[in-house]
Amino acid sequence: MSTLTYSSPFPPSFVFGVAAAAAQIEGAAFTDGKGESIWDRFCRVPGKVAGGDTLDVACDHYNRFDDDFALMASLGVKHYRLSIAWPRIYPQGDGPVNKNGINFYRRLLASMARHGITPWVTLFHWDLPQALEDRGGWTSRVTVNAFARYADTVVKEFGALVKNWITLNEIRCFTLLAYGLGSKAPGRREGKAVVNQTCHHALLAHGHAVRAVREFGGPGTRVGLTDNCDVSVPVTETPDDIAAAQAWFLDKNEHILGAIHGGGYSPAYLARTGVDAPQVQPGDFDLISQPTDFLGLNIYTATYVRSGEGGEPYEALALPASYPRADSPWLNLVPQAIYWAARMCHELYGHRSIYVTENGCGYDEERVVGGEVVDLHRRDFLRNHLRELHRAIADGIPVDGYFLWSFVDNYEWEDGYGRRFGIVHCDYETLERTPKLSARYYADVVRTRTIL
Ligand code: PNW
Repeated sequence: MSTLTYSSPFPPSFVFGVAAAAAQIEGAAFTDGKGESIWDRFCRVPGKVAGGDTLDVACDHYNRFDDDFALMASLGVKHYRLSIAWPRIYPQGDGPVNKNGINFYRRLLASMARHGITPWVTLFHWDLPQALEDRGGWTSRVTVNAFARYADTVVKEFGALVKNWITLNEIRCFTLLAYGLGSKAPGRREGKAVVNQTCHHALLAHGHAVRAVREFGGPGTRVGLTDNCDVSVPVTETPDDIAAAQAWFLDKNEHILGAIHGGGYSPAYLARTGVDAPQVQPGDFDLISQPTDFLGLNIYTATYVRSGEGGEPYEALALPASYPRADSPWLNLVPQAIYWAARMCHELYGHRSIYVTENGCGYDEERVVGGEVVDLHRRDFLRNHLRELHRAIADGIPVDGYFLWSFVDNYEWEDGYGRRFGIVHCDYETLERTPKLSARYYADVVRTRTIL
């Protein structure tokens, strides 16, 4: 059990960081040999992205990373979760390597080191090379094999500088939302069998990334998946509702966390998917179910669950229209999500090292007035979530770090630039950065290791 009490500071080893992703901040979408990504294509399809916003310039982090890291360091933030853009390294996905892309990330990682910031690198945060989409994208094993080669290259090139690797970001979002619902690139609306297959291929890619890190990462290197599991919060913290929330959690996460930890798809999942179950080849789960060093969780919201009636294992509550939410319509404000997600992953799958790799909130109206952005709503969001995180640690749940999403306002995928998640404001006309009130708050938390 942890020796932390409910009033102690966060442990000295606890990692406080910020997170972002290449496509959302870098810009320079066609610079120095970078290939087209599926988002570069998708954002140009009329009606797909709010305001027709493209990723061409974004926050121009490609040219401003030195200043951005200086600002990060000035806030006392010493850990940064970033991603590498696959189409910068392999413009065609699996053809010749682009030396300019390698050199860019070398310069970027060197700048982080100069500023005393530790990198946590995600290999894939949704920007699939369009050339691979043209060959089937995540519906095809061509993409899995290309990803394996890309992961090998990246870990070999940057392994000396990067000790913490994240394989993939949020499998659900780049499979179900991208190939099923069509809201994310490439915007396809396929049936269940195809979507389940994309998810299986993503699991294989995760396995390849773990393999690549083990093979080429060198001593002391750690690797894990970042998942946005569906999170249940028991309506009351009584044994019956907790058991119901656990049963719901296992059901909703059986195709990703369940499959990885179970060494295969469960009989219940196979029965439920029937003819739409993914095609599995011999050896797939040897890759998929390799042990990892940590689990990354992106926490935004949750579903309230209570014990069911009439023999039902659980009942999920529909939220009233008046329930508090951020401007992202899916982002109901449930701070306990962070506590229960960590607790479930520890208790149900035996995870011994958990990092919250994203947590944050998106709002539309955040203006600089008199040199300030007074985002009290985000300050309170952070405080409420950090309290629940602290409670988890005090209860002995092994949460080792927290990455706030996001450092600077950025391209919020299909919602474009209008939806802001940053603790630093970005003026998209001038590209000027202005730390918001929440940045000063987070800096104080990081400095004092207490929730102020
Ligand atoms: C995550 N949902 O996306 C991504 O990792 C980030 O790139 C993104 O900017 C951030 O969260 C904020 O949206 C999500 O519908 C997108 O539940 C959608 C959902 C969850 C996470």
